[in-house]
Amino acid sequence: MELNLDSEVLLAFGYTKETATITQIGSGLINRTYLLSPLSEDQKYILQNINTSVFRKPEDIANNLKAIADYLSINYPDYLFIKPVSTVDGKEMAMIESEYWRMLPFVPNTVSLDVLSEPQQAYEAAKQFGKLSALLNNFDASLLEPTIPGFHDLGLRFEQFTAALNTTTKELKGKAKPQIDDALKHKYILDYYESYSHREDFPDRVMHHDTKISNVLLNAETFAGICVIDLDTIMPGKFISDLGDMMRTYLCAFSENEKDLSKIKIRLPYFEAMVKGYLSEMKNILTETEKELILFSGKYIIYMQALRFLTDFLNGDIYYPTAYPTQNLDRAKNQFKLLHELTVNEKELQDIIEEHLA
Ligand code: GN1
Ligand code: MG
Repeated sequence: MELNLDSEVLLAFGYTKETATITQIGSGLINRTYLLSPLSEDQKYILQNINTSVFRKPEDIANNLKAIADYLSINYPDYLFIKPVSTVDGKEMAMIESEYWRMLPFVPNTVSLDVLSEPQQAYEAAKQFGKLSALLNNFDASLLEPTIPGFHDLGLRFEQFTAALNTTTKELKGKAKPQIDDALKHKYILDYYESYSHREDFPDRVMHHDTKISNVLLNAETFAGICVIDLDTIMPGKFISDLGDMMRTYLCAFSENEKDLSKIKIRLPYFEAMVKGYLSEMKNILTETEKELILFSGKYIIYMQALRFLTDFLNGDIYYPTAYPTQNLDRAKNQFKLLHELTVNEKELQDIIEEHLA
């Protein structure tokens, strides 16, 4: 636990170690997150350190969020968009010893889940992510900066994988042989994506880009969806990014860290609930072409995530933190299994989609 936060961080937001308590929370792989509880008020805050080796221009995050917050407050004033709290000198972020910090209000009476235990939670979450894109349908997505350039560019991810293949050690390559074969065997997913990516009826939209369940706040009693959080990767993208990452993270009862591959299965009721929730907001917005790509979104994101874990393993684990040496390879295996499960259940899944598009 790194709780020895520099007191300057607290001071930047008007607190000291005497006026607030700090605890580390959250399970994200990228940013460090703390809960700040002022002793003299009920409002709590989320304090986050932005990982600048991932987000190279944190001011892009701040500018994107400001542009979106301004648009939403004019057009949809009732929508709850969690924007950062200003520092005492009126900035969106504090820079302390070349690290960036920002603070967000903690929304009372809400919970965020690490795992889904009921299909209704998939419905609520998918509805919230769909709603964000739906409300921003007339907002010009090109006004947003890509906070991580090429983040969900499958072509780039494939290039990074082939570059890693060329520079990795013989040993790592040997260990990953079956997964490398899997990566090459599924390259048709990239080819298919590229056959669509420049079409006008497959537009860039405002995407959240990290739609796991813990990034939705639910009402603590009713579990109704309240809002989405973790907004650093809001940037232009294809709709398949958000829907695909929901498929990747909601459909299986076990996460990417599960090593027992026999547990990696698709839960149809969760799929149905997720599709229903997403389409309740996006059905009238998606183009006919996009509607044809609903199931493909899962293949696209799961394949990309498998490539990303495999690439990181081949590169010697330089991006994703690991708890043991072959964890990134195990994560890649897990994701290829999930991709396989999605593919073998394709017919049933597509029937569910058709039903909800009708
Ligand atoms: C990272 O930090 P976290 O867990 O929110 C990653 C996502 C991956 C995810 C896999 C900026 O997200 O793209 O899907 O790990 N975020 C970044 O667990 O790379
Ligand atoms: Mg995240």
